[in-house]
Amino acid sequence: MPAPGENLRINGERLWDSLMEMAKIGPGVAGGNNRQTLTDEDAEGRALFRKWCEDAGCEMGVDQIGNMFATRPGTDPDAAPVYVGSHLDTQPTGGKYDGVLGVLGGLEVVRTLNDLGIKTRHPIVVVNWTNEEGTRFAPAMLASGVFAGKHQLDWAYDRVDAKGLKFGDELERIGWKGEEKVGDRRIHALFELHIEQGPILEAEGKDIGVVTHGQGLRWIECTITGKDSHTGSTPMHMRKNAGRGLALVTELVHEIAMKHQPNAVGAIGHIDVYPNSRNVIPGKVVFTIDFRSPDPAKLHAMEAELYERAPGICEEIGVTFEHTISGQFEPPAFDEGCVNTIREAAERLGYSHMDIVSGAGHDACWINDVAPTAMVMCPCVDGLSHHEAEEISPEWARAGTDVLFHAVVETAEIVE
Ligand code: HGY
Ligand code: MN
Ligand code: MN
Repeated sequence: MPAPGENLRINGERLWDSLMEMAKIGPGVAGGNNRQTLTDEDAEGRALFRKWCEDAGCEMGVDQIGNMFATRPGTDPDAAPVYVGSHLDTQPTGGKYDGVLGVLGGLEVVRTLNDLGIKTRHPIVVVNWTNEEGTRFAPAMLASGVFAGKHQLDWAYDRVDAKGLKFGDELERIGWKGEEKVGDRRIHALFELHIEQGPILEAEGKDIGVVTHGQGLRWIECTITGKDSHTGSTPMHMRKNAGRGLALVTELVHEIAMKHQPNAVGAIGHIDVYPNSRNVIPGKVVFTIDFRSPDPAKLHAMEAELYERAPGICEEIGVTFEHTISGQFEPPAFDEGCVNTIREAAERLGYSHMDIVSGAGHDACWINDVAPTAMVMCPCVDGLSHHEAEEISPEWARAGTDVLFHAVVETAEIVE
């Protein structure tokens, strides 16, 4: 397929304006965003995205789990579309670019094609995947996971948030539960643009990350049970302190991850303490361990060591340890053809680039199991993400979206 001319570039100012416009919806308290999935803010962001897509001549489809698909027709209606996009939902203390750059970068591809009057043989579909973050409703990448056949729709509908609200009810409440069967779409190829969410590209002075692989992930939800009792009058030798169990397992998770260096990470980000009262010894603690590695053997070894050691550590202090898996996927290797298309586009456009493994999980990791998929990354300042101070430069946004444009348009085949 002929590659687009190197002079073809997106409109960086328009892209940046759209990013700043979307960032006004669900503002955080420190300059970032709190636009969690299936909240009123998410609904507002979806409505704005739908308006922009329809203004760009796209037809919007919505499936039964709220995934949004904006289609720009191709000249061959029988050709499977090229998909491009990411997610609009954010962490509670999220940044303005995580996910959003990939969705609005996809929209910018369409807007630029319209400006240039370019037709493609394959249709192009800009996608917003529901609940990529998994922060309000675990697991992460929930809707792209249902699309790829990893989770059942009803199981997803039954996921509950910290207030006991159900995913399916909240999707209905915000009015974004579509009719279309989830997964009922042919994908010729999918490209996702995302900020790196790590420090490598900035440190190496590279504009573009050509993502060859991703990390595998285990979200292990643990429950440590002791006995709540008075913090003042219960003698130390009689205590069954679940809070101590949490402290010991937190240190164990860190020790296990350090033991498997390089390319292994582990931490606990979600913790619920019961009854969470200043003068009651915690009787129960529920928390989620996040283990990741691009090496399947390391990922499995970290998981096995936790199960082997945590129960005994807890037993020694008189509390019990139980666990369930609340999210998991194996390390993905992206499609070589799509990865080469991205690398060649960066080269053609004169952007510095390097191959990279994604530290974070993305919807592309699931779609990679059902269609040829690859990712483009741009740097972010100090590698900071999942933080309101997340920042990128307009130049990085433009470079990443130029490469995305070339990869998508080349794969969708320009029709002269
Ligand atoms: O958890 C992740 O890696 C993604 O940012 N949701
Ligand atoms: Mn993301
Ligand atoms: Mn994220």
